[in-house]
Amino acid sequence: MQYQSLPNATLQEADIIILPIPYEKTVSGKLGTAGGPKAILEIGDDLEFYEEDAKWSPTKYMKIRVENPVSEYNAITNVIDTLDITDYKKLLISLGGEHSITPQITASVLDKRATILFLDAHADMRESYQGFSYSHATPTHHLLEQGHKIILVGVRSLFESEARRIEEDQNITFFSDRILQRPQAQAELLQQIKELEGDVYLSIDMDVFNPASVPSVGTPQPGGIDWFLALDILETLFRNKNIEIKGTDIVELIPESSHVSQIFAAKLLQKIISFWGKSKGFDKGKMNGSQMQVEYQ
Ligand SMILES: [Mn+2]
Repeated sequence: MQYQSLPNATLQEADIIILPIPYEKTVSGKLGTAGGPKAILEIGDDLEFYEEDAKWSPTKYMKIRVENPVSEYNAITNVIDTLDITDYKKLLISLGGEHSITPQITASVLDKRATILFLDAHADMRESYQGFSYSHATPTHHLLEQGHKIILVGVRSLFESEARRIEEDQNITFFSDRILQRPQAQAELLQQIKELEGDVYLSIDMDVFNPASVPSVGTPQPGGIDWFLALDILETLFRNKNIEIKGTDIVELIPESSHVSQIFAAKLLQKIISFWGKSKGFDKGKMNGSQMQVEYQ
């Protein structure tokens, strides 16, 4: 697989590493998240190289690599270990697959207490679900077990015990979907992101968005945040100089025939690449990115 049909950089020279994780085992709603990574990467060909918010062409300056897909659950942590992303010079972006993959990724990339910015329609905090302790309904439980703090954004469906834990657990900051309809709450969320320090991991479940924008996800819910709030969140996050982003993921997308859902995810992926690259100053570096290795007419 490739990003925008660009040649894959070697692991050593890559600035951005995209890891497809088409894992889908515990889905309880609609099936098809295993097709997410391929659909997101393929529809990326329809996007321009120029990214209009940060106002540059990221792939002119950065080299991109798409790794071979990992679909074995128990292999995820080991595979990421072999990528050896120990410094902050490369960004790992994983594409799911179902949301259960996130704690497997953080087990590799986070070596100390970090903040997880978790965008999701669901709290995902069950201790186990339908017989699986590592399920799409349990990732935040495992992330808390790993010792991290979580900022939950866009939640609008939760189990009673999850609601209690959110009230009581000091390691959880909660911005429900309903509260985020207020501009004041949006400003407060952005302020908190601006004040973050230390290591941060970003996890985006595509069901956090309004189903009118992203109709095809494993477990859709009415309501949802919109594209522009997501952009504000990403811009604020990547502009914060007091944090290091240790990895990101985009999960739970199911490809569909209108292509609306996957183009949304593909553009989100492009924004992450662009905003991260700009924050690292690639736009002031050498113009020897993946795009420069291809001749266009
Ligand atoms: Mn989720």
